[in-house]
Amino acid sequence: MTPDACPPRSARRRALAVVATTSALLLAACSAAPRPASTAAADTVAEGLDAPWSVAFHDGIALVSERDSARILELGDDGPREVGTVDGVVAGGEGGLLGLAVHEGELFTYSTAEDGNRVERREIRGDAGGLELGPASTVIDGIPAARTHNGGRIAFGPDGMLYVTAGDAGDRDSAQDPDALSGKILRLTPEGDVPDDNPVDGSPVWSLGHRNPQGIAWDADGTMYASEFGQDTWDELNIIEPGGNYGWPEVEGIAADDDFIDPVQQWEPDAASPSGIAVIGADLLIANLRGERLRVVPLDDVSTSTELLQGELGRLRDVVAAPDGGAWVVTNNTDGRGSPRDGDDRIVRIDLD
Ligand SMILES: [Ca+2]
Repeated sequence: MTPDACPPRSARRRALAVVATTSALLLAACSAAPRPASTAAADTVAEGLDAPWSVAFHDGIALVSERDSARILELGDDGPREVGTVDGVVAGGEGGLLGLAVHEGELFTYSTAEDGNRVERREIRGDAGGLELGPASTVIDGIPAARTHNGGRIAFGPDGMLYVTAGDAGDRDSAQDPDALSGKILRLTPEGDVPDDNPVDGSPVWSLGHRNPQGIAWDADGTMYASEFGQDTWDELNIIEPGGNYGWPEVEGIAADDDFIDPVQQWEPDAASPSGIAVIGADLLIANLRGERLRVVPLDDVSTSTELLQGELGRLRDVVAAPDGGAWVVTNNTDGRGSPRDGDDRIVRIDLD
């Protein structure tokens, strides 16, 4: 490793918290500084997962979705345990069981069915080690689906509303059609109704002009961020404003066109391909698939970033804030596009100082 290959000091400090020993040693060689005392060891939280896509916490218990098996797993001391399977999932390409969210004792799932993508909710019953799911209620369905560009991330905002990322499902122009659900970020009540204060009366559309957004998160001030896969030029990090038009397919990346909102940062897809994102402390973290790295964007300067884990764990599908304040990173080497290693796919916990 040449000095030029050494990451910035802040990234090095963070990277030293990562369990991957060989990398940590290489990174340590970049600096004569002693290992920070505040650094804690990292752990493999789970392994042997099959195309895991999303993690959500219920009373501190981690629930994981598997895209192709449509299983919901709970993670405990004895390893993953199947809580249930989402009925009617049609896995194929990028579709299947995708995003999870937990809200007031219910598990929300985004999945691909025969007639499109849908969000359902189920009561979570029982205790750790024996969780079960109640019957499903549909929150929204009929979101266009395809082998690619299904979006699929769901999360509750600080306003208690459910946000849903919908990809363009291969129909580029639909992203600019305000009446189509594809190529949008949607906002709904937990029951699936359209909130009274959405930008357009009666419409679940919160923002439009998206190609394939797969990550959403909010900072402590309530600012909403979304990651988005570009076509072959620019992947994006956007700050989402209600009613905002993010340009696809008219423009990709920073275009300086008054008709559209530009991303706050962009990357070439082979260095990025961003899926899940999370705000932890003063940073926004982005899990990247093709780029095989965790990107760290400081919230006080969102046009900049540093990188962690590059090439160490393979493809990264999601990053989530764990209840203990650490970051969990979800690998995706079994999703058909990666090279699985022993133990893949896995969830790894890292500490950020
Ligand atoms: Ca855009």
